[in-house]
Amino acid sequence: MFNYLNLKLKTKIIKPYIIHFQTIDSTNTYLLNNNHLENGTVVLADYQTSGRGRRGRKWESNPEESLLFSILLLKHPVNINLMGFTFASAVGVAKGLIKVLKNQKISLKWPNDVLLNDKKVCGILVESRTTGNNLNKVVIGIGININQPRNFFTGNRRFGTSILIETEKIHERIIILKGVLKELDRQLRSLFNSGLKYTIDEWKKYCDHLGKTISINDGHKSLTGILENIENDGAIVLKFNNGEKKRFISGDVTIHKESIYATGNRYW
Ligand code: BT5
Repeated sequence: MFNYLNLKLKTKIIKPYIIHFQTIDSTNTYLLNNNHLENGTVVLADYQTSGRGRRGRKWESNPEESLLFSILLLKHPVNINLMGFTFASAVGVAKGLIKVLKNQKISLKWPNDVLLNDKKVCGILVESRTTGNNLNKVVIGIGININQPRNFFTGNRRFGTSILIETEKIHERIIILKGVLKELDRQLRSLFNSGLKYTIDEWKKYCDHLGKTISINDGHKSLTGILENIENDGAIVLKFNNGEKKRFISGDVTIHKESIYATGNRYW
């Protein structure tokens, strides 16, 4: 069972009335499986029993400790790929969080992470249903860690953090949601009106591993090189020691710590 929350948003794409579940399997699954919902519908859950990440992985949270929501998009230009929605969403979350969190470092990690003080605070999962060659239903799923305590981030969640941990304060989830939805609406409109290249340029402003050493695991093996560029379709180009270059359209990136903090031989 769900109720409607009126967030009184003045957004243009995102609907101000959002569907709120206490418990659901996954907000992405709900929007993918339910037809007859309006463009811009947002589904929010306090808890997901089967929260999903990429490649069959899980997105986890205890009840009422995080923001777990998905946005339904039915109307969008046909030339935008799924990466475009991921980038626009990452920029939207980053800008929304920056407004709430003063003096904290927010950065973006390719392809779908928002980092708070270099740790994962948000994951994004964009999925679609297609007919023919057209993406006709796009679902943007976003999980933001808000009030999880330190002991939540163990095992495969050890690279994560929450806003509580970094700011040492409990936060009102709805206030953060409103700020983030406002920015998401703005970034989606920019993506639709100004195109993917504009969105990627915005994304790059928050990416601090361009030109740095990273490893990428493409599901088969891990390769290490310099992140040379993010191309206009969202793919990354890695340059290896032997001068060769390779393009990746998906994968899991590890940023080499020393490459973020090092300036020549100086570390801080
Ligand atoms: C993601 O996948 O980061 C996408 C997460 C999207 C979650 C939202 S919540 C609302 C909507 N409904 C859904 O069902 N999903 C979306 P990926 O890059 O594959 O990262 C998943 C990995 O992150 C896991 O395998 C864990 O290692 C780690 N992880 C799981 N839960 C985490 C958490 N709360 N914080 C940090 N890391 C986590």
